[in-house]
Amino acid sequence: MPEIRIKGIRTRAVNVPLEYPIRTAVGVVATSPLVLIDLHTDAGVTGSAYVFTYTPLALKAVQQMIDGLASIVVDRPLAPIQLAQTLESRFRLLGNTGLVRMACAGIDMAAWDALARAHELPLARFLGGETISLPAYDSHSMDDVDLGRKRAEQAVRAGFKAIKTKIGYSSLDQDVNVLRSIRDVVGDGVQIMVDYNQGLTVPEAIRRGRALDDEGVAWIEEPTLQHDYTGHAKVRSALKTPIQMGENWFGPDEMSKALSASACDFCMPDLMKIGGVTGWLRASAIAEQHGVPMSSHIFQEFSAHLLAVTPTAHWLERMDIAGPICEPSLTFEDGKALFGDRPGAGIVWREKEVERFIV
Ligand code: SMN
Ligand code: MG
Repeated sequence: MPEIRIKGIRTRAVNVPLEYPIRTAVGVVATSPLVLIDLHTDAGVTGSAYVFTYTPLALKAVQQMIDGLASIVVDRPLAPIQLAQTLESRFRLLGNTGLVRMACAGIDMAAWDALARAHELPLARFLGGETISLPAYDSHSMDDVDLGRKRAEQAVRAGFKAIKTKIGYSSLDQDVNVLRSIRDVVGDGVQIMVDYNQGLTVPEAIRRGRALDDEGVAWIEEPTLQHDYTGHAKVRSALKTPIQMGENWFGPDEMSKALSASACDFCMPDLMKIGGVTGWLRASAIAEQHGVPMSSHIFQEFSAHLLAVTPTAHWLERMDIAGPICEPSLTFEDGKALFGDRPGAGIVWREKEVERFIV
């Protein structure tokens, strides 16, 4: 196959409705602000990906950053590893973190998608893995009792064997009450993970975690500030329940520091913040070295393919932040996620819907 070159990048900023607002202990994500990326090549193949900016306030800035990166990557070979190194060195002075890392990750995802499509292979198979089914959990929010029970019932009816709920209510009693009301719905055969979204101080995380230790929780996620690795390690050593974190690591280096500080029992890098497909592959090697089970964080389409080539693959998070504007690329059956045999990561825009939500 002759060398393929990048010919252009199109970005579109959209603000998409969510199935349910993502309510967390530290704020609500009411809509899904996404920058859609289409990376065109001289082989007539286009790679597609999106980045999620959490707040519409960051949407245009990330889009402009990606548009700016086009001037660096257009007319270069479609070689994601090389591109990542070029962008890494280009941003050594500014710092390859925050919106810069997000924008570079978006280019990386689209480039890997284009390369896999050019070889007419699903991304997982292009990376040397197999098309497998992955254990998936249905990810909910701080829904309180009524909606929490309703979503739990829906998830169990859809075949999920695990769900995540967000807690960090004003009192520990409320945390336990919501958890027990969900347990009452799902029974003992379904795993329940909880997510504090960095909402507690270390002493409060230990206090609440000790109460949760008797509730059969599968993991306690981000109990304290995400950059406080020592704090997470203190919470972890005080509790029986496994500690989960990673969605806020910007790049494999932060992951390496967290695992070296024994901050968590499990990890869940975010595909965008960790640095796209290239960042994920490096992260999966770090997880393997530390023997740490590795789950995904949103970005379910790409993450399904990447978990298929992750040595310590754990859970896929099902939280569909791009549902209205993407043709479904995963099916969920009996608590498993299955990606089909579409080339690349399987992202296909629903163009009429995209037009509706353009910002
Ligand atoms: C989460 C928070 C904010 C946006 C998406 C997802 C959450 C998770 O921490 O783990 O799903
Ligand atoms: Mg989380």
